[in-house]
Amino acid sequence: MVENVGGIEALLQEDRRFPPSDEFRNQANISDPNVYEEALRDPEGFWAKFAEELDWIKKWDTVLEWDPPHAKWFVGGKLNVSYNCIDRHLKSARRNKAAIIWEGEPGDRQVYTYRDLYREVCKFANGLKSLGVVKGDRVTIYLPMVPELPIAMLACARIGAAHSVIFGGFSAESIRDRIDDSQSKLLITADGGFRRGAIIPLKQNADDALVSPTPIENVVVVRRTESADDKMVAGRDIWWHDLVADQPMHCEPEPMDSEDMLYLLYTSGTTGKPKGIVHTTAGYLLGTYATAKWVFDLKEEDVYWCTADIGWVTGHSYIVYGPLANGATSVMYEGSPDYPDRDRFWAIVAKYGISIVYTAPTAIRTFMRWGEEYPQRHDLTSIRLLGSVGEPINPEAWMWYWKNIGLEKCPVVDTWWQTETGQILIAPLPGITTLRPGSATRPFPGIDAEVVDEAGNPVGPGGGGYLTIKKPWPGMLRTIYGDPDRYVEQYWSRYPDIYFTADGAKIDEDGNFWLLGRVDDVINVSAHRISTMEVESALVDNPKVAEAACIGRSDEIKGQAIVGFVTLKDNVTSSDEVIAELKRHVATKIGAMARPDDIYFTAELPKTRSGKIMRRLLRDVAEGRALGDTTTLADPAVVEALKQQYGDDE
Ligand code: 7RM
Repeated sequence: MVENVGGIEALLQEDRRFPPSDEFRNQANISDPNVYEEALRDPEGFWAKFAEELDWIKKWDTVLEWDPPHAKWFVGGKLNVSYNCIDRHLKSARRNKAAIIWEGEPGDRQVYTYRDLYREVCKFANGLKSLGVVKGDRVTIYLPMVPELPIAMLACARIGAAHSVIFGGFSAESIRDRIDDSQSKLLITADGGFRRGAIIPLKQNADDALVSPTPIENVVVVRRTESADDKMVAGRDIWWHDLVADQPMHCEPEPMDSEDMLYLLYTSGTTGKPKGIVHTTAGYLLGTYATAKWVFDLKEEDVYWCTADIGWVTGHSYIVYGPLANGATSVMYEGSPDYPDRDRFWAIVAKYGISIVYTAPTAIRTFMRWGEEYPQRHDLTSIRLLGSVGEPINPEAWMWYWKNIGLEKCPVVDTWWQTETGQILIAPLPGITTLRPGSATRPFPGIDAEVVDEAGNPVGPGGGGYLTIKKPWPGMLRTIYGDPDRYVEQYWSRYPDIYFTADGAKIDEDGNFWLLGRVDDVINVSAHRISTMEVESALVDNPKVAEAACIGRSDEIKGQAIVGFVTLKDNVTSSDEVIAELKRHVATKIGAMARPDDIYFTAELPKTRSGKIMRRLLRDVAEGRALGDTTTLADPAVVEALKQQYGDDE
């Protein structure tokens, strides 16, 4: 069953249409609607033509080898991603253009031209080599949003080491699991990062993660907050500034095969164990390059700002690789949107004359709640295009964004994709597509998406079902690191040789896609992917807990909120203190973003006679709805009791 996560009633009534203005269409990077048909007729030809725009050390022999479910793109080709994102821009006036404009939360600021980026990436790449990192190694990066983060990623790409970036909000234990899984020999971190005026103790978390045994031999530490000067471990830790001080400022880019691993990025799935998503070199670079160019209509003069954290895939693809491959100016901001005041984002837009903003619906809904006065304090007329990503955007938020940030003149591109897809797969082309508030509109040219029912039959206009992708695409994941069977199982087994997204969707009469949210046990909290199983394991890890089940409850701001249903051990009594302790426990085990919003106590969990927890009924309770079908329950009294206690006060 496809759940109604996004609020389908609102979507069904949504009939506003926003065709591109002549002004926008006339300047757009792509405005010929025939591109869709041409690309679908010959997807490989379409991608190959785009690939000519990249810089190759050796051209490919074969565009695609498809041995379902394993794809190889641009087979036989050789190239280097860091060369494509930096060196090739140095041959023109772009060498002096800002590649990265960075602003720290305290208000400090740094600008790296493409030439600056070249120098810093080369120096750090040489530093990595001096520490014994070689092609094929994995390097874990646990950094706040500082320029050293993209520099470290590009330096890894330059020497052929795969990076594994861990979002700065993750706990020591999460870092440890990811390091063990990837067998990284080097960790790059910082003493701390600034968030809402406070310091996030990254070095402390890293140290806690590195209790032996660990594959990590060295730790490179960026000095950001001056909060760990006394915590450097002799023989293991080295300051970033010391490492690069005497390094040569040139470093030959390693020629990489198209299918060599570029990076690994862990994401939550339906089990308690995060999956290391593997992305490779040529296809991923092309996928992010092409979509950034067409969906964001990136131009030489743009100042582009994606507000995501680089610790998530959105930052990888659309702060670092896609924009830099296009030679664009990419803005990075370290901190919180309400520091020192709720107008910080709009102050940044005005300050740098930002022309493209890419953010998440949860942020937009937060801005809505804060009110229009904050954007109105600043001159936002430099903006010409807006983007949305991470979760379904409700039409109300879309309209607010369009009106108050876009000043009723900018296209809003709602972009659907996943860590696994690497690149945007469903989104408008702003010079062609008629926008519909709440819809990601159409698959990108060359992408063959379909909404199907349980049996795999296309549902047709108006019907709801599962979103699937029928043909391979360049930026797709290649496998799950160290677990090739899970790759096949997870994505390619529900429908043979067709990619299963685990998202529900609907197609309308015009062929627009309306995304409805996850259909598996992944919940989307403020556009962050969290597995209910991970939170459940963290809860039962607490000695007071006998059993736990988690669900995502619809939340006006966050999209979904985490609710944990907990059965305590016999000798433990429920109390507010226990609730606080359990929430804290989850935050320590996984990270603050996984902290449950509510903990409900229950003597028993509602289960089927075969012992399966019925999460659907827990969702009914948490959302204050009448209970759905309870006939398969072993003991209907359990859920009735829960409903009495928690069901109606929401
Ligand atoms: C890019 C990213 C992926 C999940 C995906 C969806 C949801 C993302 C949209 C969306 C509706 C969108 N990667 N999702 N974008 N749902 N409309 N435009 O978010 O791996 O972290 O999450 O996010 O459920 O499966 S992710």
